[in-house]
Amino acid sequence: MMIRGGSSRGVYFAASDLPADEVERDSVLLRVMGGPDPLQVDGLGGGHPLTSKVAVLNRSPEYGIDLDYLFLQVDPQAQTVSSVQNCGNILAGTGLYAVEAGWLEPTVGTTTLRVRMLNTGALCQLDMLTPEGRIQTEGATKIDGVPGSSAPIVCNYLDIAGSACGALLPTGRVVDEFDGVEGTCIDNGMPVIAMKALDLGLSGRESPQELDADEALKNRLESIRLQAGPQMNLGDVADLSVPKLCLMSPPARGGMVMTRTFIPHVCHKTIGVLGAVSAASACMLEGSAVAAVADVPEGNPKVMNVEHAEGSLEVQVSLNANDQFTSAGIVRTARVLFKGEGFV
Ligand code: NQM
Repeated sequence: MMIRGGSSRGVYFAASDLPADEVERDSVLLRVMGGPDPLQVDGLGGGHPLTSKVAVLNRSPEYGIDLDYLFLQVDPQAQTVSSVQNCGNILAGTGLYAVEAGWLEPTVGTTTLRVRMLNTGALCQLDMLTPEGRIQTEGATKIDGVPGSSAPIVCNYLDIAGSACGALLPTGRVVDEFDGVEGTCIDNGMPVIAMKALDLGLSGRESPQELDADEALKNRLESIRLQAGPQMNLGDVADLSVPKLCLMSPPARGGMVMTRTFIPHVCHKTIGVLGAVSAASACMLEGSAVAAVADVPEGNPKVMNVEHAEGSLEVQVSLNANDQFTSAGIVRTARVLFKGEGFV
């Protein structure tokens, strides 16, 4: 099925329909998405990392888990397939797949399912509105980066700190310095290097198009990323889509902080879900590289409004008594676009 999950679009497969051998699977996926052409004109990808995403799903054999979800990022430029990162946007569409595929019987009211993210082993609980025992598609929930409105899908991420890097602060420090720029290397669901836009000579309000056109900036960011990757326990990240780089500045619309995020070689039009959770979490850490530009709300759980180029994304983060992150919640929408057969 092709499904819009949050502000991204992906092709969702049953694991049993793909080759079991990973090398063979990846070459099939590159072709299905339209490789080796970066525009992906001969395939289902959209020529941009946000529309070149794949979900591989199966009914989980584990008790208490409904779905196993493997996320694969197909990089249209580099023509690589990577399982290193999660994707919270594509995850929002997995419940629709399960219902459409007949794997899950919706309950009357709200259907809840637990999804295991195979990339990291972390869990997410999805709540979908199913008032008459059928998926509700229409609704008033709007998300930035997607036209119109539809029914909300509530995503509750559980225990995601250190999910890809092994620790919330994988370098063991709250602040590191790369090429004279301070950064907080953090993984609260997504490996991110959080930096002040000002430290890179930017206001932080530039448009993603302007930032994408700035080759000198992109070279600086890549140098920082290649140094940070091994220190974040990710090894050589030259061919990986993580860590992401989040450039932060004071909020402009009454939110907590303004962001521009490189994912990692192009600037996100908005911000990724787990990327926003990690970026927001960096703002909450005392003495972090970005704490000074953020306006962190009081209380627990904290509802944090992360601003981006097209609006904002609200993340709810819960902390335990030791100020450790325990879960994060977010509201998304998703829509099944079509189902059918992909020709290789
Ligand atoms: O951070 C883009 C997206 C994402 C990932 C990226 C995402 C997340 O917007 O959980 O959703 O950062 O590569 O789909």
